Amino acid sequence: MIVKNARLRNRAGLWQLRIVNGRFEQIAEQAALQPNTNDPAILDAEGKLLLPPFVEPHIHLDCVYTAGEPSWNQSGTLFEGIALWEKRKKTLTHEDVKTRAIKALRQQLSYGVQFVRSHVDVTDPTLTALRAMLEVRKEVRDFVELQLVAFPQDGILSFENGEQLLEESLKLGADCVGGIPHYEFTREYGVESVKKVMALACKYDKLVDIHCDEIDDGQSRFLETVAAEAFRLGIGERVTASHTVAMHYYNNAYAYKLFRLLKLAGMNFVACPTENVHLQGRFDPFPKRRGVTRVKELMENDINVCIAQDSIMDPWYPIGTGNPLRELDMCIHICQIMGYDEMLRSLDLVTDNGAKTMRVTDRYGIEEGKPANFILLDAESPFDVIKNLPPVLCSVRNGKVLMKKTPVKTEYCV
Ligand code: 17E
Ligand code: FE2
Repeated sequence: MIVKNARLRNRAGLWQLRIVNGRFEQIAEQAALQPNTNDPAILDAEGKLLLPPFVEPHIHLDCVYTAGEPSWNQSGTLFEGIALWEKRKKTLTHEDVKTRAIKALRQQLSYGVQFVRSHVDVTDPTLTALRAMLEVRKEVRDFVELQLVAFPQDGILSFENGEQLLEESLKLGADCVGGIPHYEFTREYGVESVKKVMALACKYDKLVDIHCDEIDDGQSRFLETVAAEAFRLGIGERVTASHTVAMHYYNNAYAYKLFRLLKLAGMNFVACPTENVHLQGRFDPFPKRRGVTRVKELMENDINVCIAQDSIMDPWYPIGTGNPLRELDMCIHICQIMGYDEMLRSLDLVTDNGAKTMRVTDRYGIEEGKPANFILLDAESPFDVIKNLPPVLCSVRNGKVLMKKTPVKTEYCV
């Protein structure tokens, strides 16, 4: 396949890409826009922007499309979400989980996502969701690379057999170890749970992705334990802290001290802008705090940070589409990332930085020799993407077209 008339990020002009055996064989500058042809071996980008696929580094696919079952979250808090999920979890079946998860993954595909990390609740003696998601991971592999996090929603020390279930999940094939220290019964349990997560990751050679400090409590400081352990064990690049909303609330002297450790640890961050602007601040009078972690400051300190959806219609978040550009739009507003250069750089939040978090960079990026994974956007520049949130017109993986989209056309009648 040849892709012609393409624009690329951070490279001026027009480009032609030759794909052989599913890889980018040659990426060459093209003198001028070439005329249309009907050759099926040629994908004509018509001067539009090619990007590596979007990355969705944090979603709960076992929970998607369950909002309202058995009832809707009225308070909009994390805690009501967990209580509702506890009820819905009792009715899970293998097929139920698979059907909803695959529906969400296909919807994500329509928005240009090809790499997904999903948390899966393993505080369930039957591990129904995990067993289903392990099958899903295999069944979808032609169109998406799916990583699974064994996520102990109700805690590791605060749930019966929490630790055994977590370990069993790793043996069954989960890719990452999860945790939820801020939800454990005590601070001490929280610290201990982080240490257990890290030890399991080392024992089974897995990645780590911890729900960390997702609470409007400036005293919730499990991130320092995660970072110190990651640093001590020398595994920072394999470790991700998700949400970290309490960091929004830390006093600035403490945050300054913490950032030094975060840089030393070399770990990754995932912020969930729509989710946490919705869930957080619910106990605040006016003014209400935003509850999204310090994305801009992490970027400014060269600490790897990416953004994610977290939910599509689940007990925590009643809407959602799976479109990473919606997250990006919310993120640059909430975190005030709207200086011109910052805005352009913010595209990293849904692309390269997510790939780094998922540790898939060897198969990610538009470069000669790498697998031909890319998306074509209805935009001519990165600025257009930020401003217009354009549709993804085409998604290609290993040189194979996965999805094509025809944009809606407006006909002016006046
Ligand atoms: N579970 C949790 O602890 N936090 C969330 N934001 C979601 C599930 C979606
Ligand atoms: Fe989450």
